[in-house]
Amino acid sequence: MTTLARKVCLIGDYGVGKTSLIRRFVDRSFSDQYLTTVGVKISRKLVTLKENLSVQLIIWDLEGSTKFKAVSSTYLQGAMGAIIVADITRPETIGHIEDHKKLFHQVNPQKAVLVALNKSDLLAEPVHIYYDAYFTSAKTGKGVDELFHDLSLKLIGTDT
Ligand code: G3D
Ligand code: MG
Repeated sequence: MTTLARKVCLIGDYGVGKTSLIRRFVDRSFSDQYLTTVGVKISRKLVTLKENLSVQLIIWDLEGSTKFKAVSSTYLQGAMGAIIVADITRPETIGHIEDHKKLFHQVNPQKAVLVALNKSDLLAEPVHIYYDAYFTSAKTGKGVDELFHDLSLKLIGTDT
């Protein structure tokens, strides 16, 4: 049995649902109560990819915005992958995806990045977005396991 530990970061504008996605994935819960993250919160979750191969995800969640470089480089250092989160109901958060991606790649060149368009439960109609993205809902759980599972697959690289 092989277990690989991998640090990953959730990045995105304020209020897009980063903390909620982690809670849904790790704790199987969702809260409408305000979930302020104080500083940095680190959660762990074991993802089994095959009978004999698991990834221990070490998931970093940051309070506030990752726009501030001083905070972000420590936060991002050593991450093997990131999930960039945007709120599908707020186009400006989608507009910032590329900035977040660039910042992450400045610290961790070439590491895996997946994009989550969250709050998809609030969409009345399907939308077309040019991103290769996961439509997620931390509220209903839709797309959440798939997102973290696919990220885990990308993180194992050539170690296996
Ligand atoms: P952040 O960590 O990115 O800052 P949070 O975002 O996880 O704190 O979520 C911000 C708000 O969006 C919260 O509501 C939370 O309940 C809500 N939210 C997060 N994900 C979803 C989702 O998938 N669907 C819906 N409908 N709401 C979501 P409040 O009301 O506390 O601001
Ligand atoms: Mg948060």
